[in-house]
Amino acid sequence: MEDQKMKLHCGFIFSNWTAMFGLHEKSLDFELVFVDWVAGEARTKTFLSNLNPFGQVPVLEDGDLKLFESKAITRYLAEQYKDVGTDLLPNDAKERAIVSMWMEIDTNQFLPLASTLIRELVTKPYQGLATDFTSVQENKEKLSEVLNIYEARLGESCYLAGESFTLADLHHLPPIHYMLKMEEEGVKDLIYSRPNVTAWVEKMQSRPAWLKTVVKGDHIFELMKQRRMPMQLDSPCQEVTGLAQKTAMVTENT
Ligand SMILES: N[C@@H](CCC(=O)N[C@@H](CS)C(=O)NCC(=O)O)C(=O)O
Repeated sequence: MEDQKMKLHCGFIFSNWTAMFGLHEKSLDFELVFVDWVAGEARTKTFLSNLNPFGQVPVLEDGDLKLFESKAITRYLAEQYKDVGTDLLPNDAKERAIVSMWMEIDTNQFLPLASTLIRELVTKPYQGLATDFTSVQENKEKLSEVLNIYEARLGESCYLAGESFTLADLHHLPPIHYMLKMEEEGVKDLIYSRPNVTAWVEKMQSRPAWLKTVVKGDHIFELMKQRRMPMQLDSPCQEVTGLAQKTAMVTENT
């Protein structure tokens, strides 16, 4: 029996980019299914019962496996497809423990601050909601302290967990990419005022898998801007993803 192509149900915020980046690092072929969650497409009965009861993207379908949470997706790809593409998790238990530690640092120290900035400065304006600038200021200050620790660490090794690019690095680039698009004073400087952090980010940005991710991610962002339609509360996933098929075709070989 012919293997079914993997499907990534995907929106525009950074966690979707994380999943796409993982798929490209592993050189895996996949179909991109665009989900306009702002228009309610991740809240249809079909989506909630078939894909993710929490109504969020990304969701990966690989055969009979349906997986949500972007970091569970990248970890699965790293383990299940260990021998293809970039090796994202070391075999040695101690080395892998350091990768896990930096993944936890991302989840507990870096991401809560970076994602608040993204929510306040990107998502809320996109949804027509007001930005809370007090929260922006507080989060910038706290993130600056966290990034001082990154700056010191990246003075000791090229990547967070040592000399090779791993899942720990991969998870950071999508939110950083969003931060670097922000016009708000001082946000880009959180990265660019730190030479070691800047060198790390630039190395990751030049990876072929990231360049492919950016092409797809930017295309999805354009679709989100063009396609504002009323909520369809119970439309089957396939019906609302016609445009995604085109997206996949346009970007498939890039
Ligand atoms: N922790 C999740 C976050 C996913 C997430 O926040 N997805 C958003 C943006 S693309 C979403 O689907 N939001 C819809 C909602 O929360 O209603 C992950 O890493 O996958």
